[in-house]
Amino acid sequence: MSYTAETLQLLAPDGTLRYSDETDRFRDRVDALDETTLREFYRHMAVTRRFDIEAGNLQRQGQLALWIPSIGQEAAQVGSGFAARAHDHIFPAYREHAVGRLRGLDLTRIIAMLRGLTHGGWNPADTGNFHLYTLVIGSQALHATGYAMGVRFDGLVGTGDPERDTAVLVYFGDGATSQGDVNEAYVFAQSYQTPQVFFLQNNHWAISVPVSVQSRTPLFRRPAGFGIPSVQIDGNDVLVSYAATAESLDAARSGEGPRFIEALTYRMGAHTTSDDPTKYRTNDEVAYWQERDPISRYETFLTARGVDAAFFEEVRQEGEDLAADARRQTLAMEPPPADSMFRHVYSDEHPLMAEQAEWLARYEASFEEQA
Ligand SMILES: Cc1ncc(C[n+]2csc(CCOP(=O)(O)OP(=O)(O)O)c2C)c(N)n1
Ligand SMILES: [Mg+2]
Repeated sequence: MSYTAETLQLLAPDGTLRYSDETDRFRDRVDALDETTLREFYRHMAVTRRFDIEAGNLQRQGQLALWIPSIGQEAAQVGSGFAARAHDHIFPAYREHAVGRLRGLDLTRIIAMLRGLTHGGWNPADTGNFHLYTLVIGSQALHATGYAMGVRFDGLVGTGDPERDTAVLVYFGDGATSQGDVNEAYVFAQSYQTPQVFFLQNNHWAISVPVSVQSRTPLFRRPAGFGIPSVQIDGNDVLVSYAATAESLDAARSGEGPRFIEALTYRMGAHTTSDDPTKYRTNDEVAYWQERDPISRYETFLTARGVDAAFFEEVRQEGEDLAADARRQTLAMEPPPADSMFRHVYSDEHPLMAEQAEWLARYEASFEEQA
């Protein structure tokens, strides 16, 4: 499944910007992006990719239990992430590294989590309302819908005050669309007209299952049955990802109810470092998407606008620095005290947790006595 006649695109794979009757409505939003923001789109995509490669290398060198690559999905993530306002809330799955970085997440927090040093990873209050990664497929759709219902109950929708009106943006994958949780989230979202945008990154695979097995109909058509307006976009085009998400978030914040975006993209790497994609997909397919790479396409666009080589070199160096720093920090990470696992089970002290912590301490000490 690739682009269809209905796929909205602004930036063609050759890097040229073109409007059509269907995309003309995005013109003002794109024209309003200043030169600095256009460069920031590139910076975030390129720097996150470099970090991602380093984290994969660290996993291969035994420093992490697992790495989840986001390579190939940077435009879907950076464009949509930029469209959110500071006070909006974002519920990711587990591959949204670029969105996290945009919201102020220190990416080494993801490394710490996948090294097994923390159960959650970060406090959303410190990460621009970027909530925790969720490895239980699709469950974050319900968390997001519940949160968005609360936003509506609190009257933070449709007031006309941009500082108050709030939206919720939730990310999930093509495989997740088959989960009950996600479909239940659609039901509640349309019923309560939540201020929420469902952002589906259709990267064409759910581990080894192709999207053609998940659905016989393009996934963006399904929300219509729930009464949720939807669009399908080229997820490797950062400009349309930005413009379509900004449009949908505006509708959500102003009280028009939920919106759905299917971003067609491709997972260039493995599902995680635990699998080998050469066992289930063809080189031709990978080559097809390589030609539609989100970063090189955007680089061509910026170059044609007059952005010089020095800028790209500066970003490359920033990526190298971030990667080196992530490596340094990873190698210096220390495991937390074993009893820290009991600290966040209840908000207050709990006798059962105290008992279990004591048992663990005695058990650990018994090895030292034997030695
Ligand atoms: C409830 C649940 N079922 C199964 C799994 C195992 N699992 C992990 S990732 C994955 C595929 C998800 O695919 P998709 O939603 O397309 O997201 P992607 O990994 O492609 O970003 C599955 C089945 C899980 N983590 N949780
Ligand atoms: Mg997928």
